[in-house]
Amino acid sequence: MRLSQYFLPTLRDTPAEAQIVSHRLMLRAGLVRQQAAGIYSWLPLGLRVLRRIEAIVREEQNRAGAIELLMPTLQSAQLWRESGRYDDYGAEMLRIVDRHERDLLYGPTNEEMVTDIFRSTVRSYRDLPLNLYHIQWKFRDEIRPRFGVMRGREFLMKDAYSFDLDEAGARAAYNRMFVAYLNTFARMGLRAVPMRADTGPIGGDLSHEFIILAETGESQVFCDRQLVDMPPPGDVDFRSDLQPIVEARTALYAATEEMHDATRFEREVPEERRLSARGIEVGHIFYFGDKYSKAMNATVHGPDGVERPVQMGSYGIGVSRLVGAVIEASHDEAGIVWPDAIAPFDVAVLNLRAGDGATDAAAQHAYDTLGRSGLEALLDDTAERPGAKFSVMELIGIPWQLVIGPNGLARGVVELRHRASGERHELSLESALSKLGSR
Ligand code: 5CA
Repeated sequence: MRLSQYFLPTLRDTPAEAQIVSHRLMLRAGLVRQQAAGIYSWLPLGLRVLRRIEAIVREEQNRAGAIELLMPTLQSAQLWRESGRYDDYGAEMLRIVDRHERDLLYGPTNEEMVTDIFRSTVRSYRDLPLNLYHIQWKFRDEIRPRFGVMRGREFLMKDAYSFDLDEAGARAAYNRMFVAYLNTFARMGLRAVPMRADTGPIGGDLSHEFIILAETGESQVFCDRQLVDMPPPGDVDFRSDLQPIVEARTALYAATEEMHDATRFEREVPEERRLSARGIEVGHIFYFGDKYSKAMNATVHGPDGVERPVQMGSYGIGVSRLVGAVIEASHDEAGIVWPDAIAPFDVAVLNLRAGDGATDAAAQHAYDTLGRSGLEALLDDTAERPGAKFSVMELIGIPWQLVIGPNGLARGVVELRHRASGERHELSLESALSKLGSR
């Protein structure tokens, strides 16, 4: 992509309405634009990051055996009357009436709809286990939308729903999502700690929130420090028993504020390992058994021929929230520092003197070569001053900057800068390209 032909509306000044660093940087770097309270347009650079996060989530869901479908954003109120949640959900639900006076709603979550799909298609235990997920926009009329995309009203969620014959099967499904979540967040450069959590309007008795520690987090969390340093499970066989992996993480104390038990915390965790911090919830998983299947009559025949309500769980990831959460975890005074796996571009090529024949040719050559190596490059071919170019690149946080200027070229060198470490090296253009291409 050539910056001269791109749409990257960055802001020099800090927007007054943004209270936390990720929100400020998302507005300044031209990732999003607010359209109404808690409702955002995703500008091209932000959309690239959102899509990369989505792709990681999708890959890890598929690896764990979940199957993607796509349900609509608008739902019929009828389904929610069956579960009893049409009244229970309260003011957070955006209710809509169509021209035929039929009650609709903009989905805040999809337990009812997916249960309806299940009951109309699946009859036998032979079709289980089943886990269906989608990545779709949700709407919750939050009282206090704030912190940009972190607590929006319209937001992108991955939500998966598991169906099993019995509790043991449902627990195995829960464990698969638990493990998949640890790997998913690790790939984005995040260490997410699973913590026992309250189930709220989703219901059920077993639930974990996946929490990123950050000063600007919305909730207070308490855990054993050892959990923060535990490596992700990595490449596991999802057909095997995952209980030991889950147990290694759930045996240590970790709880959100609503579930916190100070006496237990002090009894179970030695003082030097007690961590009390702010956290951002990036995922939340629930096991709620037959809460929806019983109310909505979603049953299967077991091997014994007996018909019973299917056992269910649901598993959410805040895809759009993650963009903000990653920035909270990875930035400096100059701007965003994207982890490689979700950066909007892999490399920025800075042409310091656009219009100069030799510099243009070298920059073009770099851009073409990087493209052939399968890297996505953003070529700054604008006539801006070098200083302005550098500050925009620092702000938007692309992992590598390849700086090409007439003075360096005359000496046969370019500069390669690494955004995260700040390291800079002068080397020949060809060495720089082969270094980038071999990463
Ligand atoms: N049906 C269940 C699981 S699929 C569910 O809705 N769970 S949830 O309410 O916990 O939401 C799942 C995830 O969506 C949360 O962990 C959080 O990361 C994200 N999320 C929830 N509310 C918002 C919001 N207002 N803005 C941005 N992300 C949100």
